[in-house]
Amino acid sequence: MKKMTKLLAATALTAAAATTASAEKWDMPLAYSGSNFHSVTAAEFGKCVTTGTGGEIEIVTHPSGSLFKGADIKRAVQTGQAPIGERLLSGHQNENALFGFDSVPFLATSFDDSDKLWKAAKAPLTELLAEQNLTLLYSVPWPPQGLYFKNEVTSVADMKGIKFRSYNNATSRLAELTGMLPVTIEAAEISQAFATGVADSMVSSGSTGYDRKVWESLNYFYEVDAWLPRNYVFVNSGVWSGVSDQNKNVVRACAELAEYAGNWRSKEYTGFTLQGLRDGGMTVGPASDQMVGELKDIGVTMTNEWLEASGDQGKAIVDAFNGMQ
Ligand code: PCA
Repeated sequence: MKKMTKLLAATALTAAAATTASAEKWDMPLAYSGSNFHSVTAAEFGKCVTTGTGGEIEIVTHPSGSLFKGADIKRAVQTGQAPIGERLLSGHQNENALFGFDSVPFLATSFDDSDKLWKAAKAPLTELLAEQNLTLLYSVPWPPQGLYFKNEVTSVADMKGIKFRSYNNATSRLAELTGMLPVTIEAAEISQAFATGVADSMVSSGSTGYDRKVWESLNYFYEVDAWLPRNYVFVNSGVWSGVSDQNKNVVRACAELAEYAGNWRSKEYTGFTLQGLRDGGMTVGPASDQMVGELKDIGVTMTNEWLEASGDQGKAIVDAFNGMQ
């Protein structure tokens, strides 16, 4: 019996030592609130990896920009301060225009088209990220982007002088071209920005308006379906190269599942969150024909500007996307 106990104790010790030697904790910064569907998907992805690797890689998510603020997440992962993270892809448009492929107004305005555009863009984007020490794991689109205002707006002329919350270069440019005044604010901070009058409008999904309860300050949501920007999950390439082949397979499989679940959630949340805005007291509906026509003209200008800034690579993405129509 004594022998048995000893043996068991020894086995337990060896097992503990083995786990300690190879167990890694990956802190995963997220920019958006814990209840947001991207964050829920990332938490599930983390659990999948933790379970699938038998705890050898334990992923712990940190939503709401609590570990690193949205704008700092990419750098944190590039430099190894965090092994893995999630960020809005087009948030890096100021570094390289190519990152803004998904925020070209009226290029891809449905989930199906967003999927096609991603198929066209994935290879060059994966390469661009690899050059920056980042390995792409998965990407999920936000629901279609519409316009939020405090007061009723029926034309671009009505927008003149309104303070506008932007989240990337394209949204700031949209504000400039509509005569609004852009101020860049992370989604985690918009409730306060609207409550204090720092901004009175934004372009975003129903999902973000719902997450941040913007009906407390804003009254109108116009379903413009201007584009579907993407979040992506990425790992530091040095960290990735140290992962065993077996665990890489687990992470890749969990990433594929997360991408599928995230896409599904994004679609489901489109209707659900727009109803949530209505229930909160907002007027939700399509924009006037005049406003749509004027925004489409601005879209043409922005498409040309993006094609110029992104050069041959940008053109190749758009051509490949058009070829799938
Ligand atoms: N929500 C994010 C990006 C796009 C979206 O729908 C935001 O507003 O910051």
